[in-house]
Amino acid sequence: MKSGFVGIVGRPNVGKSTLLNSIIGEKVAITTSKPQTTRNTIRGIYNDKDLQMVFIDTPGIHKPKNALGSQMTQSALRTFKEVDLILLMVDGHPSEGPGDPFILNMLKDVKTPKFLVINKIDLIPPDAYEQIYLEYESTGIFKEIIGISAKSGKNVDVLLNKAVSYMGEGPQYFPSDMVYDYDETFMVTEIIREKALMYLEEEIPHGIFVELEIYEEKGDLLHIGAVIYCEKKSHKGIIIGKGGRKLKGIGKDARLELEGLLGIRIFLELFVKVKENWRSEDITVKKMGFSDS
Ligand SMILES: Nc1nc2c(ncn2[C@@H]2O[C@H](COP(=O)(O)OP(=O)(O)OP(=O)(O)O)[C@@H](O)[C@H]2O)c(=O)[nH]1
Ligand SMILES: [Mg+2]
Repeated sequence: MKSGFVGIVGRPNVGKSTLLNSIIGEKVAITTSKPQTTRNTIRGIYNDKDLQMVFIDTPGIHKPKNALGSQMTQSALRTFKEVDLILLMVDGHPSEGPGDPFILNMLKDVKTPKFLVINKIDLIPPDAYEQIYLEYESTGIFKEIIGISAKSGKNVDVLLNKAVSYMGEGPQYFPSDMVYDYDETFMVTEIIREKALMYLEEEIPHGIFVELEIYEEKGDLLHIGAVIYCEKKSHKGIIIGKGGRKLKGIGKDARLELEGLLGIRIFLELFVKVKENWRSEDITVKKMGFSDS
C-alpha cells in the first residue's frame, strides 16, 4: 500500500480549496471569491486501490494583521513539515507585496519535495504563463511545474498522477470510505459562513464567525440554530439587511445546500451577535479552533 500527505499552500484566493474539492470529487472545503476564506487546515482523503493520499488544504499565507491571521498563517507554515509533498499554488496575479517571495524563502529551507502549481490557466494568457513558469523554474526548488484549472478540472489528473509517484509504502491512515476527517458540525458552520461571505462585502466577511447553538434531530427534521458573530454593531445591521432580507437569503441558501448534503429536512435558525475585536484576542481565536488541530 502506498500512502502519504500532500500539503496545498499559497497566498489567499489562488484556488487551493477548489483544487482540494476537485481532487476529492466532492465539496470538502468551502470556496469563495473572497481572500482568506479558509481558516483551518482541512484534510481531504483521496482513496484508490492500494493508495491513500491525504491532501491538506491550508489557510492562505498572508501578512497577519491580527491573532486570527497569525494563527492562519502559522498553521499553513506548520504544514510544510508534516507532509511528503508540498504543492505551492500560484495564479496569474503577480503577488502584491512580498507574499510569494516570503513563501519561497521559507520553502527553500524545507527538504520535502515541492511542485509548483500554476492555477487558473483558463485566465492566464500564454506569454504571462511562460513568464511565471520561467520565474519559478529559475529558483530550482521545484520537482515539477504544472499548469491547471482547479475549477474546470483541467490537468488535475496529470497533477495527481505525478503526485502519486512521491508517495512511499505506508499505512492506511483513514478508513477507505472516508473523504474528510472533520466532524459534520464543522461543515455545517462552514457552509453557513460560505453563504454569509457571498452576501457580504468589504471588511465584514473577514470579521465573522459562525457558532452552532442548537443541533437536534427530531424525527425527520434536523433543527439547527446558529449564531453569526460579527465585530461591530453597524455590521450586525448590514448582515441582517433591510427587513431581514439578507439574513433570510443566507439562511435559505445554507439550508438548501445542507439539506442536499445531509439528506434530511432542516429547520435553520440564524442569529446575529456582536463580539467586538474577537480576531485580535488570542484566547478567543484559539478557543474557536482556528489554530491548527
Ligand atoms: N477562473 C478560475 N477561477 C478559479 C479557478 N480555481 C479557483 N478559482 C476561483 O478562485 C476563487 C478562490 O478560490 P478558493 O479555492 O476559495 O481559493 P483559496 O486559495 O482556497 O483561498 P483562501 O482559502 O482564501 O486561501 C474562487 O472564486 C474560485 O472559484 C480556476 O481554475 N479558474
Ligand atoms: Mg481556501
